[in-house]
Amino acid sequence: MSNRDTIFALSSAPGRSGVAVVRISGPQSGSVIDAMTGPRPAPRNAVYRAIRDVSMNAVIDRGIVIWFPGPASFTGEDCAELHIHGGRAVIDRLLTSLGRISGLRLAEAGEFATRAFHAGKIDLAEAEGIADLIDAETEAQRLQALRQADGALSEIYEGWRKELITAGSLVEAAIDFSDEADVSSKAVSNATEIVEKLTGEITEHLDDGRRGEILRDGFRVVLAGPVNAGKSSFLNWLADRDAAIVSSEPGTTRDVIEVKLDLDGLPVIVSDTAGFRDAEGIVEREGIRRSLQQISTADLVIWIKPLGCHSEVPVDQPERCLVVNSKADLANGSFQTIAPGSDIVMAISVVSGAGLETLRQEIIDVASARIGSVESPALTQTRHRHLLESCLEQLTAFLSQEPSETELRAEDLRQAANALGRITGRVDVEDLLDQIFGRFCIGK
Ligand SMILES: Nc1nc2c(ncn2[C@@H]2O[C@H](COP(=O)(O)OP(=O)(O)OP(=O)(O)O)[C@@H](O)[C@H]2O)c(=O)[nH]1
Ligand SMILES: [Mg+2]
Repeated sequence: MSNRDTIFALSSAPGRSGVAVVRISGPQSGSVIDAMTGPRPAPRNAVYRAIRDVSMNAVIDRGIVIWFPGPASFTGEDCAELHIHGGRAVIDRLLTSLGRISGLRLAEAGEFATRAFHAGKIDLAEAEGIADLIDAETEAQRLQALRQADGALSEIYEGWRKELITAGSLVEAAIDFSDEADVSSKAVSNATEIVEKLTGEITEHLDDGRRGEILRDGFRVVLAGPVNAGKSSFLNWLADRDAAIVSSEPGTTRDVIEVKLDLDGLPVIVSDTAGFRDAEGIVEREGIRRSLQQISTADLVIWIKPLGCHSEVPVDQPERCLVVNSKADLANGSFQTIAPGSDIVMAISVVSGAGLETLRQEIIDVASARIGSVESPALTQTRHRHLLESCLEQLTAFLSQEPSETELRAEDLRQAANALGRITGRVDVEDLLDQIFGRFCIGK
């Protein structure tokens, strides 16, 4: 990727639409606008123009032209946007015309955002926030991603990094003044105080029950239980469509059926699984193996069993499991909704509708309790978690070193600050660029 090229791409979704947006970034943006639409308009003003194919001097379409001279643009370079009618032929013709201009080429995926990063417009954590904002499917995900894109996480991590740099410079000072015992030991004890405080804060941030990651990836609910219990029937009710086959034949579901739902703004992934029994067939046994696998990684297991049926629940942490009695309509109304002495045992009937809303609300309550308040910034990415863990390791090493090992301890702090710097991209990031910007689509 050369920053001297001028790049362009369709930035709105491909396909037919009312309006399509084509973005241009790089040194030739201004001259392209002059040539295709007439003299470039005042910066950041939307003007209505005819947009021409330069080589044929023919009008491609009429639309809105916006000129964003650098450095006050998304990429920091001269940029322009052409808003045209979103028909396939219109878009194709405009992209072809742009591609024919010497020095212009189609952008690679994430190239606009990469240029914004190199120009210092966004840091890596903010870039990840923008990618998550584009992927956000529910309201809570949108809020979390927007906060990250706006720099809420970067602010926390950069704040910690600055404090570590302060602690590091105190330890360096202790090395420089090692012949003045008073000064030296005071500096080290001040540094230790900072490190102890940060260790506490980072540990607390890491120990958040993965709430930010769950919100980003979806809260995983697994429907499991004996065969023929009504698991698939409940899934279909929850999804409001025939996502899974329902039949009176035990062992109907064999594969895992996953449905993504938006429950009151929370992203919930519900998996219907093969029912449990002593299966003889290879396929059904494989299905049951997959059910167990799903159960082991679920955020919440809903164990659905027909009322009166006794079955052992293969979930080791009871707080991760809700036991539900199904087919309550067959019990002539004599069922209990909450069994005395147990955690939560409720009864549902897909036939009469009893208990269904209560169970749906229970799923939302458990998910929102796990995710916590979406207002406060949470750790959202595994990449950040790993770097924070390695920062913490260095801080622990610092705290456990002999106080006399000042050089080693200074190095621990440098490494710890480096790990934090890699979250936002302040240091040593080349190897991370593809990993982050590769997630973007072309035109972003
Ligand atoms: N009376 C009654 N029948 C139900 C209820 N829920 C499901 N059924 C019936 O029970 C049978 C099994 O339902 P499924 O939803 O396929 O059960 P499952 O647990 O997914 O079964 P497997 O996939 O075989 O493990 C079907 O005939 C359903 O119509 C209910 O609340 N009341
Ligand atoms: Mg089923």
